[in-house]
Amino acid sequence: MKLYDVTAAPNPRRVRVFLAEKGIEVPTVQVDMRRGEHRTPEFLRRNPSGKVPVLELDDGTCIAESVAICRYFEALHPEPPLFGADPVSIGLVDMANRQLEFELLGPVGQAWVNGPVVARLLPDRQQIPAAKEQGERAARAFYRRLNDQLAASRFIAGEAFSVADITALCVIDFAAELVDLRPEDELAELWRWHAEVSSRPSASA
Ligand SMILES: N[C@@H](CCC(=O)N[C@@H](CS)C(=O)NCC(=O)O)C(=O)O
Repeated sequence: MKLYDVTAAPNPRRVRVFLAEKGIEVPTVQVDMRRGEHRTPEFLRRNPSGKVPVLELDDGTCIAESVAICRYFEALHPEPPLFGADPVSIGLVDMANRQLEFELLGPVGQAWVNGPVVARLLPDRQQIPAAKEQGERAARAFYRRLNDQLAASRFIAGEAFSVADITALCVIDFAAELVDLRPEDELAELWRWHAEVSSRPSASA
């Protein structure tokens, strides 16, 4: 089994943190995106989306999509449960995780692909400044919403650490470090949560 990975990218980090929380070690293969390794016919056979992460099993089966890979490992190693432990928490974790993907990761991605780093790396790609601003506004509004939610609970989806915390951590760190979208200092509950999840050993995976 091997995990196709890019160290600096947020989605592969979600899987690495998840594996660290489970205490599972999987060898990784670094994909060099600058050299277009994620667009080769060989890689597209593993994931037609041309994106990382991808988990390749020993029989050649390939599972792409961060959440799909995490669900595979949750099924193999149910403890500790990171997708919820009972019907209500399973629903709440999934709700939080999907909202994070659609309403935070999406806008952060929109700001990223229309921002200066991508403009430098991919000069032929059309930049849409209005899309960048729209993504930034949506991300900042979501930060405020998260801050309000975290005033009422220790973690994103309640009192137990879950895959939703992993998604939020990886997206916020990426946004802060590479997209110039650091949450405002005044969001005290968000930063209280961030300090706690960042101090878990898995955060450095
Ligand atoms: N929905 C996918 C998104 C994967 C994704 O966007 N990966 C990025 C790196 S974080 C990528 O491979 N981008 C390459 C590209 O879009 O060309 C997941 O959750 O794994």
